[in-house]
Amino acid sequence: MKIQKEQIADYNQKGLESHNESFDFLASKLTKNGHDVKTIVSKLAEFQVAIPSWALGAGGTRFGRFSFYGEPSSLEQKLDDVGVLHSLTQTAGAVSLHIPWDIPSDYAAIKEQADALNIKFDAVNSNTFQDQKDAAETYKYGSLSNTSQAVREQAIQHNLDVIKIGDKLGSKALTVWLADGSSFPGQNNFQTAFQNTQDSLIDIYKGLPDDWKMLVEYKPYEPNFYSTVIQDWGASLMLANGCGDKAYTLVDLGHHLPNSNIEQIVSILQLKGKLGGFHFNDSKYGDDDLTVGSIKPYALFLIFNELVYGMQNNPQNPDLAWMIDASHNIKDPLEDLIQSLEAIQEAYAKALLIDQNELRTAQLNNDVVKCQEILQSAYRTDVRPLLEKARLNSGGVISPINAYRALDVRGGLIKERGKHTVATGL
Ligand SMILES: [Mn+2]
Repeated sequence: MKIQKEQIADYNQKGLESHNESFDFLASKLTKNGHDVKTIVSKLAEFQVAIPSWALGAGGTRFGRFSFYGEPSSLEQKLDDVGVLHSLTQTAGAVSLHIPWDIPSDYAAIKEQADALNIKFDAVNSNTFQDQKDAAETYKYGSLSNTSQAVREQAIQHNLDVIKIGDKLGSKALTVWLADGSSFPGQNNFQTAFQNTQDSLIDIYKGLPDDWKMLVEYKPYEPNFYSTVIQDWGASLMLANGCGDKAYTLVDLGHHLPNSNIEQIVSILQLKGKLGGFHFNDSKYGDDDLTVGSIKPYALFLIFNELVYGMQNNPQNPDLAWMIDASHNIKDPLEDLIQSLEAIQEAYAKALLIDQNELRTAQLNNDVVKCQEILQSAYRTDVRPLLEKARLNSGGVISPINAYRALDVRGGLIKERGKHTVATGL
């Protein structure tokens, strides 16, 4: 299913007057306060977030999974779904594939399809957290950290294969997330597990093309509930440093214990030039896979404040790989992703409204109240008209969620694919 330009133009016609009114009001207010509205709008339009292939179907828990009708059941259909998101939002210009589920059977055809939809291939993700059919070794007791050399070699080879697949598609990064750890005290020797992981990562790193990055993701717990080998940003940073210049830490919002100061983590990693990528989601308790910005929008804004600062002040840190990483169980996955993209853009726009010079002066004067006022005044601004303008300028719709419903995208997908398709790669 493709959304035609005429459909978008027709849809926008109805909301244009109201958009112009609210945009003009906000733009004149911001301009009076010294903001360069044009630059902010163009920065928003440039900001692209990769969609993970596993977020396009309904997620599940170990208690069950409720399928959502019309889910994509092939890589081609997944790309089509990202195409729908991108044509509405103009923010989803990349896809992140999960191997082994998303191996193309015809690389040229897949690249052609992605080009036509204006979608790039972002980081590719390996999977050593579950066993594949016919695999010689099992990951039940870990993969890159396993006590068995044969298991480690299988996991290393899988990652090298994933790099080859990504390379054929134009991808430039490998994301490694490990479920390795232990569920009971005494089960693992911490030092051996960590050293095995380091050695395995170095073997993978050796297979990385020169212009690639390796992104090392961390997570404190789950699926193991006593220890995780790469449990925090410190462990990830040590492993990345142990590999070399092309290895970086990847921060996933949901992969922290409650109340962790994620904005501080992000900030320090940028200072050290070691923040490679970012996974957006939200959570109340743990890795809850909730819609970005649905629980802690202010924390997201504070993170963006640091990211914006880092993008402006830390040339030693490379451009970041931005990706949504959430896949939960009851919303239409595409509507969920639209809401997430909107929340990301909103937090980014608000962070762009922070006067960094004014903040710096207030910090130097130890004017604590002023510092807070600067942040909160940016946060309290309703920036949605700026997002609408950025989308309109790029050929997207004023309100993606309303357009998605008005155009009955899900109905169209069900008609095309049938009801009982199941997305793979979850
Ligand atoms: Mn993640």
